[in-house]
Amino acid sequence: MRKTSRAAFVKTLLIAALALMCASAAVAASCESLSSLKLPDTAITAAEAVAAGAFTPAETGRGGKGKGGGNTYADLPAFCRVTATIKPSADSDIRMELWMPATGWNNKFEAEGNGGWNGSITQNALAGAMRLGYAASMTDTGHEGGSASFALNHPEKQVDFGYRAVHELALKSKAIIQAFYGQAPKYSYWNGCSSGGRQGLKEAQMFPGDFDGIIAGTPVNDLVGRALGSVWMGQATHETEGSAIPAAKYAVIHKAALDACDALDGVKDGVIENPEVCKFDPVSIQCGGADSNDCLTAAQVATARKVYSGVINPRTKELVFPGLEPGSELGWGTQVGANPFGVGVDYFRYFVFKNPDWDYKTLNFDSDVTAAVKAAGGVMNAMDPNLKAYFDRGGKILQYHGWADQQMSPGNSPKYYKSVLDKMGGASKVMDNYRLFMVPGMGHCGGGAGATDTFDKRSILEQWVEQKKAPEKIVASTAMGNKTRPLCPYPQVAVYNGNGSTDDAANFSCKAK
Ligand SMILES: [Ca+2]
Repeated sequence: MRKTSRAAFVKTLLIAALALMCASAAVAASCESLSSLKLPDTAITAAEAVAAGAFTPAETGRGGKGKGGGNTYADLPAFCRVTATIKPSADSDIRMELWMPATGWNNKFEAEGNGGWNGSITQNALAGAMRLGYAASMTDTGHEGGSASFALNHPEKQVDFGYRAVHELALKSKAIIQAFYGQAPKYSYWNGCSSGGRQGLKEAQMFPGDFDGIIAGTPVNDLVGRALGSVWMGQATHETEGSAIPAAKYAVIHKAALDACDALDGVKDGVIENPEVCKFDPVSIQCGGADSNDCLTAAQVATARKVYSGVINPRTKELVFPGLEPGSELGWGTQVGANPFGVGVDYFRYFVFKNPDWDYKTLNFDSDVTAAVKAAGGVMNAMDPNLKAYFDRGGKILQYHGWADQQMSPGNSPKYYKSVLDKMGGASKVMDNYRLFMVPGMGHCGGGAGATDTFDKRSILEQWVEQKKAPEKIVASTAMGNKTRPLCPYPQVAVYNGNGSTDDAANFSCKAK
Protein backbone atom coordinates (compact mmCIF):
# COMPACT_ATOMS: atom_id res chain seq x y z
CA MET A 1 0.00 0.00 0.00
CA ARG A 2 2.66 2.45 1.12
CA LYS A 3 4.78 1.64 -1.84
CA THR A 4 1.86 2.25 -4.19
CA SER A 5 0.96 5.62 -2.68
CA ARG A 6 4.61 6.68 -2.84
CA ALA A 7 4.72 5.68 -6.48
CA ALA A 8 1.55 7.69 -7.06
CA PHE A 9 3.13 10.66 -5.29
CA VAL A 10 6.23 10.48 -7.48
CA LYS A 11 4.02 10.18 -10.53
CA THR A 12 2.08 13.29 -9.47
CA LEU A 13 5.35 15.17 -9.00
CA LEU A 14 6.51 14.10 -12.43
CA ILE A 15 3.26 15.25 -14.01
CA ALA A 16 3.52 18.59 -12.21
CA ALA A 17 7.11 18.99 -13.40
CA LEU A 18 6.09 18.11 -16.94
CA ALA A 19 3.24 20.61 -16.81
CA LEU A 20 5.68 23.29 -15.68
CA MET A 21 8.03 22.40 -18.50
CA CYS A 22 5.19 22.57 -21.01
CA ALA A 23 4.10 25.94 -19.66
CA SER A 24 7.59 27.36 -19.98
CA ALA A 25 7.87 25.77 -23.42
CA ALA A 26 4.89 27.74 -24.76
CA VAL A 27 7.59 29.32 -26.85
CA ALA A 28 10.48 26.91 -27.32
CA ALA A 29 12.81 29.18 -29.22
CA SER A 30 13.19 32.92 -29.41
CA CYS A 31 11.75 34.44 -32.55
CA GLU A 32 15.10 35.93 -33.57
CA SER A 33 16.83 32.56 -33.28
CA LEU A 34 14.63 31.25 -36.11
CA SER A 35 16.71 33.28 -38.56
CA SER A 36 19.39 30.60 -38.29
CA LEU A 37 16.94 27.75 -38.83
CA LYS A 38 18.12 25.41 -41.59
CA LEU A 39 15.37 24.09 -43.87
CA PRO A 40 15.78 22.47 -47.30
CA ASP A 41 15.93 24.93 -50.24
CA THR A 42 14.99 27.74 -47.86
CA ALA A 43 16.54 31.01 -46.76
CA ILE A 44 14.93 32.66 -43.75
CA THR A 45 15.02 36.32 -44.73
CA ALA A 46 13.68 37.77 -41.49
CA ALA A 47 12.59 36.57 -38.05
CA GLU A 48 11.44 39.41 -35.85
CA ALA A 49 9.50 39.64 -32.63
CA VAL A 50 6.78 42.26 -33.11
CA ALA A 51 5.36 43.87 -29.97
CA ALA A 52 1.59 44.10 -29.50
CA GLY A 53 0.15 46.80 -31.75
CA ALA A 54 3.57 47.66 -33.18
CA PHE A 55 3.24 46.13 -36.64
CA THR A 56 3.40 48.52 -39.57
CA PRO A 57 3.24 47.13 -43.10
CA ALA A 58 6.14 47.75 -45.45
CA GLU A 59 5.65 50.67 -47.82
CA THR A 60 7.46 48.92 -50.60
CA GLY A 61 8.60 45.45 -51.46
CA ARG A 62 6.91 42.27 -52.45
CA GLY A 63 5.44 41.65 -49.03
CA GLY A 64 2.89 44.25 -50.01
CA LYS A 65 1.13 46.85 -47.97
CA GLY A 66 -1.82 45.62 -45.98
CA LYS A 67 -5.18 46.84 -47.14
CA GLY A 68 -6.64 49.68 -45.18
CA GLY A 69 -3.46 51.36 -43.95
CA GLY A 70 -1.33 51.07 -40.81
CA ASN A 71 -4.01 51.43 -38.16
CA THR A 72 -5.65 48.17 -39.26
CA TYR A 73 -2.99 46.34 -37.30
CA ALA A 74 -3.08 48.32 -34.05
CA ASP A 75 -5.04 45.58 -32.27
CA LEU A 76 -2.64 42.76 -33.13
CA PRO A 77 -1.10 40.78 -30.28
CA ALA A 78 2.64 40.32 -29.93
CA PHE A 79 3.85 37.90 -32.55
CA CYS A 80 6.80 36.36 -34.29
CA ARG A 81 7.00 37.29 -37.96
CA VAL A 82 9.07 35.06 -40.20
CA THR A 83 9.69 35.65 -43.90
CA ALA A 84 11.49 33.19 -46.14
CA THR A 85 12.43 32.52 -49.74
CA ILE A 86 12.11 28.95 -51.03
CA LYS A 87 13.90 27.67 -54.15
CA PRO A 88 12.89 24.08 -54.88
CA SER A 89 14.11 24.58 -58.48
CA ALA A 90 16.85 26.74 -59.96
CA ASP A 91 14.20 29.07 -61.41
CA SER A 92 12.06 29.21 -58.26
CA ASP A 93 11.67 32.31 -56.13
CA ILE A 94 8.85 31.55 -53.73
CA ARG A 95 8.31 34.07 -50.95
CA MET A 96 6.39 33.18 -47.82
CA GLU A 97 5.42 34.85 -44.61
CA LEU A 98 4.37 33.22 -41.31
CA TRP A 99 2.86 35.01 -38.33
CA MET A 100 2.86 33.21 -34.96
CA PRO A 101 1.21 34.70 -31.86
CA ALA A 102 3.64 34.94 -28.92
CA THR A 103 0.89 33.93 -26.49
CA GLY A 104 -2.58 32.50 -26.87
CA TRP A 105 -1.73 30.21 -29.79
CA ASN A 106 -4.72 27.95 -30.46
CA ASN A 107 -2.38 25.10 -31.46
CA LYS A 108 -3.57 25.37 -35.05
CA PHE A 109 -2.02 26.37 -38.34
CA GLU A 110 -3.98 28.06 -41.11
CA ALA A 111 -2.59 28.75 -44.58
CA GLU A 112 -4.27 31.50 -46.58
CA GLY A 113 -5.13 31.07 -50.25
CA ASN A 114 -4.43 33.40 -53.15
CA GLY A 115 -6.56 35.14 -55.75
CA GLY A 116 -6.15 35.50 -59.52
CA TRP A 117 -2.54 35.10 -60.66
CA ASN A 118 -1.54 36.62 -57.34
CA GLY A 119 2.13 37.44 -56.89
CA SER A 120 1.68 39.03 -53.48
CA ILE A 121 1.13 38.19 -49.83
CA THR A 122 -1.97 39.63 -48.18
CA GLN A 123 -0.91 40.59 -44.67
CA ASN A 124 -4.49 41.45 -43.84
CA ALA A 125 -5.41 37.77 -44.22
CA LEU A 126 -2.56 36.76 -41.91
CA ALA A 127 -3.71 39.32 -39.35
CA GLY A 128 -7.30 38.09 -39.56
CA ALA A 129 -6.31 34.51 -38.78
CA MET A 130 -3.81 35.45 -36.08
CA ARG A 131 -6.40 37.54 -34.23
CA LEU A 132 -8.29 34.25 -33.81
CA GLY A 133 -5.22 32.53 -32.41
CA TYR A 134 -3.83 30.75 -35.47
CA ALA A 135 -0.30 30.62 -36.66
CA ALA A 136 -0.99 31.82 -40.20
CA SER A 137 1.03 31.84 -43.39
CA MET A 138 0.77 32.70 -47.07
CA THR A 139 2.92 32.51 -50.19
CA ASP A 140 3.12 34.86 -53.16
CA THR A 141 3.00 31.69 -55.36
CA GLY A 142 6.51 32.27 -56.65
CA HIS A 143 6.40 35.47 -58.64
CA GLU A 144 5.70 39.16 -58.44
CA GLY A 145 2.73 41.02 -59.89
CA GLY A 146 -0.84 40.16 -60.82
CA SER A 147 -0.57 39.02 -64.45
CA ALA A 148 0.50 35.62 -65.78
CA SER A 149 3.51 37.07 -67.61
CA PHE A 150 5.73 35.21 -65.13
CA ALA A 151 4.80 31.96 -66.85
CA LEU A 152 6.22 32.87 -70.27
CA ASN A 153 9.01 30.35 -70.94
CA HIS A 154 9.32 29.60 -67.19
CA PRO A 155 7.99 26.07 -66.77
CA GLU A 156 9.35 25.80 -63.22
CA LYS A 157 7.51 28.97 -62.20
CA GLN A 158 4.36 27.45 -63.70
CA VAL A 159 4.83 24.46 -61.40
CA ASP A 160 5.38 26.80 -58.46
CA PHE A 161 2.11 28.59 -59.18
CA GLY A 162 0.29 25.36 -60.05
CA TYR A 163 0.98 23.59 -56.76
CA ARG A 164 4.56 23.64 -55.51
CA ALA A 165 4.52 27.01 -53.74
CA VAL A 166 1.56 25.96 -51.58
CA HIS A 167 3.02 22.54 -50.77
CA GLU A 168 6.32 24.14 -49.81
CA LEU A 169 4.43 26.72 -47.75
CA ALA A 170 2.76 23.93 -45.78
CA LEU A 171 6.00 22.03 -45.16
CA LYS A 172 8.05 25.06 -44.19
CA SER A 173 5.34 26.64 -42.06
CA LYS A 174 4.95 23.45 -40.04
CA ALA A 175 8.72 23.18 -39.54
CA ILE A 176 9.01 26.78 -38.35
CA ILE A 177 5.98 26.38 -36.07
CA GLN A 178 7.60 23.26 -34.58
CA ALA A 179 10.84 25.15 -33.96
CA PHE A 180 9.13 28.17 -32.39
CA TYR A 181 6.57 26.49 -30.15
CA GLY A 182 8.40 23.19 -29.67
CA GLN A 183 5.42 21.27 -30.99
CA ALA A 184 3.67 20.64 -34.26
CA PRO A 185 0.27 22.22 -34.88
CA LYS A 186 -2.51 19.97 -33.63
CA TYR A 187 -4.58 20.80 -36.72
CA SER A 188 -3.62 22.30 -40.06
CA TYR A 189 -6.14 24.11 -42.25
CA TRP A 190 -6.35 25.62 -45.70
CA ASN A 191 -8.54 28.68 -46.23
CA GLY A 192 -8.93 29.92 -49.79
CA CYS A 193 -11.37 31.21 -52.39
CA SER A 194 -11.13 31.50 -56.19
CA SER A 195 -7.49 30.68 -56.99
CA GLY A 196 -7.32 29.71 -53.33
CA GLY A 197 -10.13 27.19 -53.81
CA ARG A 198 -8.18 25.63 -56.65
CA GLN A 199 -5.08 25.50 -54.48
CA GLY A 200 -7.01 23.73 -51.73
CA LEU A 201 -8.37 21.04 -54.04
CA LYS A 202 -4.92 20.58 -55.61
CA GLU A 203 -3.51 19.97 -52.14
CA ALA A 204 -6.16 17.33 -51.37
CA GLN A 205 -5.41 15.64 -54.69
CA MET A 206 -1.60 15.74 -54.62
CA PHE A 207 -0.46 16.26 -51.04
CA PRO A 208 -3.12 14.73 -48.82
CA GLY A 209 -0.94 14.92 -45.71
CA ASP A 210 -0.59 18.70 -45.72
CA PHE A 211 -3.98 19.75 -44.34
CA ASP A 212 -6.60 18.20 -42.02
CA GLY A 213 -9.32 20.47 -43.37
CA ILE A 214 -9.70 22.54 -46.50
CA ILE A 215 -12.03 25.45 -47.23
CA ALA A 216 -12.27 25.39 -51.03
CA GLY A 217 -14.29 28.49 -51.91
CA THR A 218 -15.36 29.04 -55.51
CA PRO A 219 -12.51 26.93 -56.83
CA VAL A 220 -11.06 27.87 -60.22
CA ASN A 221 -10.03 24.22 -60.45
CA ASP A 222 -10.75 24.06 -64.16
CA LEU A 223 -8.43 26.98 -64.81
CA VAL A 224 -8.14 26.04 -68.48
CA GLY A 225 -11.93 25.89 -68.77
CA ARG A 226 -12.27 29.31 -67.15
CA ALA A 227 -9.76 30.67 -69.69
CA LEU A 228 -11.76 29.12 -72.53
CA GLY A 229 -14.93 30.62 -71.07
CA SER A 230 -13.42 34.10 -70.93
CA VAL A 231 -12.37 33.95 -74.57
CA TRP A 232 -15.74 32.44 -75.56
CA MET A 233 -17.66 35.29 -73.93
CA GLY A 234 -15.19 37.85 -75.30
CA GLN A 235 -15.65 36.54 -78.84
CA ALA A 236 -19.43 36.50 -78.47
CA THR A 237 -19.45 40.08 -77.18
CA HIS A 238 -17.21 41.45 -79.91
CA GLU A 239 -18.25 39.27 -82.85
CA THR A 240 -19.82 42.29 -84.54
CA GLU A 241 -20.27 45.85 -83.42
CA GLY A 242 -23.87 45.05 -82.56
CA SER A 243 -23.06 42.02 -80.41
CA ALA A 244 -21.97 43.93 -77.32
CA ILE A 245 -24.53 44.26 -74.55
CA PRO A 246 -24.49 47.77 -73.06
CA ALA A 247 -23.96 47.68 -69.29
CA ALA A 248 -27.23 49.54 -68.83
CA LYS A 249 -29.06 46.47 -70.10
CA TYR A 250 -27.63 44.02 -67.52
CA ALA A 251 -30.41 45.01 -65.13
CA VAL A 252 -33.02 44.44 -67.84
CA ILE A 253 -31.79 40.90 -68.44
CA HIS A 254 -31.52 40.30 -64.69
CA LYS A 255 -35.11 41.33 -64.15
CA ALA A 256 -36.28 39.06 -66.96
CA ALA A 257 -34.32 36.14 -65.47
CA LEU A 258 -35.90 36.77 -62.06
CA ASP A 259 -39.36 37.07 -63.64
CA ALA A 260 -38.80 33.64 -65.18
CA CYS A 261 -37.22 31.80 -62.25
CA ASP A 262 -37.28 33.65 -58.89
CA ALA A 263 -40.63 32.21 -57.83
CA LEU A 264 -39.82 28.64 -58.89
CA ASP A 265 -38.47 28.03 -55.38
CA GLY A 266 -41.71 29.21 -53.79
CA VAL A 267 -40.31 32.49 -52.47
CA LYS A 268 -40.18 35.68 -54.51
CA ASP A 269 -37.14 37.32 -52.95
CA GLY A 270 -34.95 38.35 -55.88
CA VAL A 271 -32.85 35.19 -55.52
CA ILE A 272 -32.98 32.09 -57.71
CA GLU A 273 -32.49 29.16 -55.31
CA ASN A 274 -31.68 26.59 -57.96
CA PRO A 275 -30.63 27.81 -61.42
CA GLU A 276 -30.33 24.16 -62.54
CA VAL A 277 -34.12 24.07 -63.01
CA CYS A 278 -34.38 27.57 -64.46
CA LYS A 279 -35.15 27.61 -68.18
CA PHE A 280 -34.61 31.24 -69.10
CA ASP A 281 -34.19 32.27 -72.73
CA PRO A 282 -33.34 35.97 -73.25
CA VAL A 283 -35.27 35.89 -76.51
CA SER A 284 -38.21 36.72 -74.24
CA ILE A 285 -36.96 40.32 -74.08
CA GLN A 286 -35.94 40.69 -77.71
CA CYS A 287 -37.07 44.06 -79.10
CA GLY A 288 -40.29 43.86 -81.07
CA GLY A 289 -39.34 46.87 -83.15
CA ALA A 290 -36.48 49.33 -82.87
CA ASP A 291 -33.70 48.90 -80.28
CA SER A 292 -34.45 50.51 -76.93
CA ASN A 293 -33.10 50.49 -73.38
CA ASP A 294 -35.53 47.87 -72.10
CA CYS A 295 -35.03 45.14 -74.71
CA LEU A 296 -32.25 43.27 -76.52
CA THR A 297 -31.50 43.30 -80.23
CA ALA A 298 -31.30 39.94 -81.98
CA ALA A 299 -27.48 40.16 -81.90
CA GLN A 300 -27.53 40.89 -78.15
CA VAL A 301 -29.87 37.95 -77.55
CA ALA A 302 -27.34 35.74 -79.35
CA THR A 303 -24.56 37.03 -77.07
CA ALA A 304 -26.60 36.50 -73.91
CA ARG A 305 -27.46 32.96 -75.00
CA LYS A 306 -23.74 32.22 -75.39
CA VAL A 307 -23.02 33.59 -71.91
CA TYR A 308 -25.55 31.14 -70.43
CA SER A 309 -24.71 28.19 -72.67
CA GLY A 310 -21.03 28.10 -71.86
CA VAL A 311 -18.32 26.96 -74.26
CA ILE A 312 -19.70 24.64 -76.94
CA ASN A 313 -17.49 22.77 -79.39
CA PRO A 314 -18.75 24.06 -82.77
CA ARG A 315 -18.19 20.68 -84.45
CA THR A 316 -19.30 18.11 -81.85
CA LYS A 317 -21.71 20.45 -80.01
CA GLU A 318 -20.25 19.12 -76.76
CA LEU A 319 -20.24 21.33 -73.67
CA VAL A 320 -16.60 22.19 -73.00
CA PHE A 321 -17.11 24.49 -70.02
CA PRO A 322 -20.32 25.72 -68.33
CA GLY A 323 -21.60 29.27 -68.69
CA LEU A 324 -22.82 31.84 -66.21
CA GLU A 325 -26.21 31.25 -64.59
CA PRO A 326 -29.49 33.15 -64.68
CA GLY A 327 -29.27 35.62 -61.79
CA SER A 328 -25.63 36.60 -62.45
CA GLU A 329 -26.40 39.39 -64.95
CA LEU A 330 -25.62 42.40 -62.75
CA GLY A 331 -21.97 41.24 -62.70
CA TRP A 332 -21.58 40.62 -66.42
CA GLY A 333 -19.22 43.55 -66.85
CA THR A 334 -16.41 41.23 -65.63
CA GLN A 335 -16.59 38.84 -68.58
CA VAL A 336 -18.74 40.63 -71.16
CA GLY A 337 -17.44 44.18 -70.89
CA ALA A 338 -15.34 46.31 -73.23
CA ASN A 339 -12.45 43.83 -73.00
CA PRO A 340 -12.49 40.10 -72.32
CA PHE A 341 -11.59 39.02 -68.79
CA GLY A 342 -7.80 39.44 -68.70
CA VAL A 343 -7.13 36.84 -65.99
CA GLY A 344 -8.69 34.24 -68.27
CA VAL A 345 -7.09 35.39 -71.52
CA ASP A 346 -3.64 35.47 -69.86
CA TYR A 347 -3.55 31.69 -69.88
CA PHE A 348 -3.50 31.68 -73.68
CA ARG A 349 -1.03 34.54 -73.93
CA TYR A 350 1.59 33.13 -71.59
CA PHE A 351 1.05 29.37 -71.31
CA VAL A 352 -0.45 28.23 -74.64
CA PHE A 353 0.57 30.53 -77.48
CA LYS A 354 3.50 32.22 -75.66
CA ASN A 355 2.70 35.57 -77.20
CA PRO A 356 1.71 38.58 -75.06
CA ASP A 357 0.04 40.13 -78.13
CA TRP A 358 -2.02 37.06 -78.94
CA ASP A 359 -5.46 37.97 -80.37
CA TYR A 360 -8.30 36.27 -78.47
CA LYS A 361 -10.48 36.49 -81.60
CA THR A 362 -8.35 33.84 -83.31
CA LEU A 363 -9.13 31.01 -80.87
CA ASN A 364 -10.82 27.94 -82.39
CA PHE A 365 -13.06 26.14 -79.90
CA ASP A 366 -12.50 22.83 -81.57
CA SER A 367 -8.86 22.51 -82.62
CA ASP A 368 -7.34 24.78 -79.95
CA VAL A 369 -9.01 23.18 -76.94
CA THR A 370 -6.68 20.18 -76.91
CA ALA A 371 -3.66 22.49 -77.17
CA ALA A 372 -5.02 24.56 -74.29
CA VAL A 373 -5.30 21.52 -72.01
CA LYS A 374 -1.96 20.12 -73.13
CA ALA A 375 -0.03 23.35 -72.52
CA ALA A 376 -0.26 23.26 -68.72
CA GLY A 377 -3.59 21.69 -67.82
CA GLY A 378 -2.02 18.98 -65.68
CA VAL A 379 -0.15 21.54 -63.61
CA MET A 380 -2.75 24.30 -63.44
CA ASN A 381 -6.04 22.43 -63.20
CA ALA A 382 -7.17 20.63 -60.05
CA MET A 383 -9.76 18.31 -61.58
CA ASP A 384 -8.42 14.91 -60.46
CA PRO A 385 -11.47 13.17 -58.93
CA ASN A 386 -9.41 10.66 -56.97
CA LEU A 387 -9.44 11.91 -53.37
CA LYS A 388 -8.93 8.48 -51.80
CA ALA A 389 -5.67 9.24 -50.03
CA TYR A 390 -7.11 12.44 -48.56
CA PHE A 391 -10.30 10.70 -47.46
CA ASP A 392 -8.33 7.77 -45.99
CA ARG A 393 -6.38 10.06 -43.68
CA GLY A 394 -9.65 11.66 -42.52
CA GLY A 395 -9.32 14.94 -44.41
CA LYS A 396 -12.38 17.16 -44.88
CA ILE A 397 -13.25 19.53 -47.72
CA LEU A 398 -15.84 22.28 -47.33
CA GLN A 399 -16.52 23.62 -50.82
CA TYR A 400 -18.86 26.49 -51.62
CA HIS A 401 -19.70 28.41 -54.77
CA GLY A 402 -22.14 31.25 -55.48
CA TRP A 403 -24.80 30.47 -58.08
CA ALA A 404 -24.59 34.09 -59.29
CA ASP A 405 -20.81 34.01 -59.71
CA GLN A 406 -19.94 36.38 -62.54
CA GLN A 407 -16.36 35.18 -62.95
CA MET A 408 -15.92 31.43 -62.36
CA SER A 409 -18.85 29.49 -63.81
CA PRO A 410 -20.77 27.95 -60.87
CA GLY A 411 -21.68 24.83 -62.84
CA ASN A 412 -18.08 23.70 -62.60
CA SER A 413 -18.45 22.97 -58.88
CA PRO A 414 -21.30 20.41 -59.20
CA LYS A 415 -19.47 19.01 -62.24
CA TYR A 416 -16.32 18.33 -60.23
CA TYR A 417 -18.29 17.13 -57.21
CA LYS A 418 -20.15 14.59 -59.36
CA SER A 419 -16.87 13.41 -60.88
CA VAL A 420 -15.62 12.69 -57.35
CA LEU A 421 -18.82 10.74 -56.57
CA ASP A 422 -18.33 8.69 -59.73
CA LYS A 423 -14.69 8.00 -58.95
CA MET A 424 -15.10 7.26 -55.25
CA GLY A 425 -18.22 5.10 -55.49
CA GLY A 426 -21.15 7.41 -54.74
CA ALA A 427 -22.35 9.86 -52.11
CA SER A 428 -22.02 7.42 -49.18
CA LYS A 429 -18.27 7.17 -49.86
CA VAL A 430 -17.85 10.93 -50.13
CA MET A 431 -20.14 12.72 -47.67
CA ASP A 432 -18.00 11.98 -44.61
CA ASN A 433 -15.11 13.89 -46.17
CA TYR A 434 -16.32 16.25 -48.88
CA ARG A 435 -19.43 18.41 -49.13
CA LEU A 436 -20.41 21.09 -51.62
CA PHE A 437 -22.65 24.01 -50.69
CA MET A 438 -23.98 26.12 -53.55
CA VAL A 439 -24.93 29.62 -52.39
CA PRO A 440 -28.02 31.03 -54.18
CA GLY A 441 -27.57 34.58 -55.43
CA MET A 442 -23.95 34.88 -54.31
CA GLY A 443 -21.31 36.36 -56.60
CA HIS A 444 -17.61 35.55 -56.83
CA CYS A 445 -16.54 34.53 -53.29
CA GLY A 446 -19.23 36.76 -51.76
CA GLY A 447 -21.72 39.54 -52.36
CA GLY A 448 -24.91 39.46 -54.38
CA ALA A 449 -28.14 41.37 -53.72
CA GLY A 450 -30.30 39.48 -51.23
CA ALA A 451 -27.86 36.55 -51.08
CA THR A 452 -27.19 34.85 -47.78
CA ASP A 453 -23.45 34.91 -48.39
CA THR A 454 -22.25 35.25 -44.81
CA PHE A 455 -21.35 32.14 -42.80
CA ASP A 456 -18.50 31.12 -40.54
CA LYS A 457 -16.54 28.75 -42.77
CA ARG A 458 -13.79 28.18 -40.23
CA SER A 459 -16.12 27.07 -37.42
CA ILE A 460 -18.11 24.80 -39.70
CA LEU A 461 -15.01 23.06 -40.99
CA GLU A 462 -13.40 22.80 -37.56
CA GLN A 463 -16.46 21.24 -35.99
CA TRP A 464 -16.32 18.67 -38.75
CA VAL A 465 -12.59 17.95 -38.36
CA GLU A 466 -12.26 18.20 -34.60
CA GLN A 467 -15.67 17.04 -33.35
CA LYS A 468 -16.73 14.86 -36.31
CA LYS A 469 -19.82 17.03 -36.66
CA ALA A 470 -20.52 17.13 -40.39
CA PRO A 471 -22.47 20.13 -41.73
CA GLU A 472 -26.00 18.88 -42.55
CA LYS A 473 -26.97 22.43 -43.40
CA ILE A 474 -25.37 25.82 -42.92
CA VAL A 475 -27.37 28.75 -41.59
CA ALA A 476 -26.13 31.73 -43.57
CA SER A 477 -27.19 35.36 -43.39
CA THR A 478 -27.10 38.43 -45.56
CA ALA A 479 -24.28 40.87 -44.88
CA MET A 480 -26.87 43.12 -43.18
CA GLY A 481 -28.05 40.17 -41.08
CA ASN A 482 -31.71 40.86 -41.90
CA LYS A 483 -32.31 37.50 -43.53
CA THR A 484 -31.11 33.95 -42.85
CA ARG A 485 -31.34 30.88 -45.05
CA PRO A 486 -30.03 27.38 -44.91
CA LEU A 487 -27.35 26.48 -47.40
CA CYS A 488 -27.78 22.83 -48.29
CA PRO A 489 -25.31 20.12 -49.20
CA TYR A 490 -25.51 19.64 -52.95
CA PRO A 491 -27.70 18.38 -54.58
CA GLN A 492 -30.22 19.35 -51.87
CA VAL A 493 -31.90 22.76 -52.02
CA ALA A 494 -33.60 24.92 -49.37
CA VAL A 495 -37.38 24.54 -49.51
CA TYR A 496 -39.79 26.90 -47.74
CA ASN A 497 -42.02 25.03 -45.28
CA GLY A 498 -44.97 27.30 -46.11
CA ASN A 499 -45.32 29.00 -42.72
CA GLY A 500 -43.57 31.90 -41.00
CA SER A 501 -41.16 34.51 -42.23
CA THR A 502 -39.31 33.76 -45.45
CA ASP A 503 -36.39 35.73 -43.99
CA ASP A 504 -35.86 33.11 -41.26
CA ALA A 505 -33.81 29.98 -41.98
CA ALA A 506 -35.89 28.07 -39.42
CA ASN A 507 -38.79 28.05 -41.88
CA PHE A 508 -36.81 26.21 -44.57
CA SER A 509 -35.65 22.62 -44.92
CA CYS A 510 -32.92 21.08 -47.01
CA LYS A 511 -34.54 18.66 -49.42
CA ALA A 512 -33.69 16.74 -52.53
CA LYS A 513 -34.81 18.83 -55.46
CA1 LIG B 1 -36.59 32.95 -54.96
